[in-house]
Amino acid sequence: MHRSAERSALVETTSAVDQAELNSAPTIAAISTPAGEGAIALVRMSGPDAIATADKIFRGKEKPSGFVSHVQHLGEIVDESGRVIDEVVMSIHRAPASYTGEDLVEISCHGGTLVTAKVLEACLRVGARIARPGEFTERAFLNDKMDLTQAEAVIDLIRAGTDLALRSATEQLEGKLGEKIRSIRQAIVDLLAHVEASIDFPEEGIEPDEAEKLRARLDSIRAEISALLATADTGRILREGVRVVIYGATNAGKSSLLNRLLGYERVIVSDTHGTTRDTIEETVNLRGIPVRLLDTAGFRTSTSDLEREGIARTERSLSQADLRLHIIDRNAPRPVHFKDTAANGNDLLILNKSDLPEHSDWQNFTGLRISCMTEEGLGELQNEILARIGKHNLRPENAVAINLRHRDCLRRALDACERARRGMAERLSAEYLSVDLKEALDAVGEVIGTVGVEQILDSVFGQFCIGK
Ligand SMILES: Nc1nc2c(ncn2[C@@H]2O[C@H](COP(=O)(O)OP(=O)(O)OP(=O)(O)O)[C@@H](O)[C@H]2O)c(=O)[nH]1
Ligand SMILES: [Mg+2]
Repeated sequence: MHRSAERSALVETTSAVDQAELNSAPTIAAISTPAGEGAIALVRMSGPDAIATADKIFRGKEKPSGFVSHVQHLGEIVDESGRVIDEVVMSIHRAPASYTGEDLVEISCHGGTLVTAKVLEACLRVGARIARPGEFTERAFLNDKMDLTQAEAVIDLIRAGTDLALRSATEQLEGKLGEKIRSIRQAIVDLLAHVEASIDFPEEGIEPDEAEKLRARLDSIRAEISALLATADTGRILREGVRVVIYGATNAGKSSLLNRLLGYERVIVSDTHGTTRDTIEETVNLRGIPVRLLDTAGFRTSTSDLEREGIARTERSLSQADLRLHIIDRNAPRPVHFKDTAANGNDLLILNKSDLPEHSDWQNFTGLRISCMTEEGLGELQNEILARIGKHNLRPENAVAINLRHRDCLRRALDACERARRGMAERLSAEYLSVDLKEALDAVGEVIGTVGVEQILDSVFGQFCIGK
């Protein structure tokens, strides 16, 4: 066998064995700070053996197993032959008062890539296994330290590009969304308990005025789910940014505007019509709000396939835009294809090149007059963009916003509630209602990661005074 092939076969078999072994080891370790140079890096270990593992690699005045929880200690990490790898600060966080809910060890070491890798290696050598992505947070969820929405917020928090996105993620991390979901869930559980009671005691049935009350409660649950579903757009905007599409006839100055708002020459600008052939996207931070700006291929009747494809892309972007900036060259006559879109709330008419004389075609048009050449009117344009975006209620106090996964669960819940509502109207028997409500309960529970409907029903029935 060829030497390198032999080696890779060997590596493959050993790593397969290692992998199986590693997966069963309950203590995990990882570098928690980003890769690269930095003053300090953090290596974390979590699991039942984390502290015992720390004992084996730490040299200081005291052994980690003797540390008071949450207090930092100076010491050294040593390799198997007792050689110092790095001088570090270590703290241990005893279960359950830690991020993961398990025994957790934090090692702050020097931030060089090699040093950090060696510290991690030391942890792995004495029994920890390398953590999968998100595994610390997964353990926090499994140990009831947070619900699923909070776990998701951790990811958003790490990725947040602006203040507002950050605050929204923080709110979610504090569990505001989880709180809402739990209250909806409780309302469904209560309703279900009543419905189930009439299954268990069919001779009592559902009295007409009782049925009216149940309907009202179901309606308020539906309203709450709908209200949460309505935040999906806000959620997307906070996480991904508002989509603002710049469009208009060729040569109007679309690319110039993108460059101006970005603050650097990102896109090629020229006086040739049809310079931009593809959509180009960049994110700008407009006073804390992430804005995804899209420059597009200009509209004109074109014979080239390439340009037609560009224009098709422009149209696709427009259909997905939160706000559309319609750019016009006020110095040029009105293009044949021009459509006045000013009445559309998502469209902003912008008359560019205000440094040049205005063509008489534009006299009767109200729109923002700007110049990408002199920057005149750009401040007003930014204000106007923010004002239009503001309609999406992007205030941090409203920052309970759902993501795509939540939306999927909540839609299913709403569908099930709607079926239950129709069932009530058709006076279907309680068994049918119960099936729909359970489905709604499961779907809502999926948002925060609680399942096990039966268990919850048991606890509710325990409190329910049925023999009255
Ligand atoms: N005088 C003046 N010229 C401008 C202004 N804005 C853009 N231009 C010029 O107008 C021409 C077209 O600008 P672009 O930004 O490439 O226009 P575009 O809309 O992206 O054009 P296409 O990509 O071809 O659709 C360039 O020569 C710019 O320098 C302005 O405010 N005043
Ligand atoms: Mg262009």
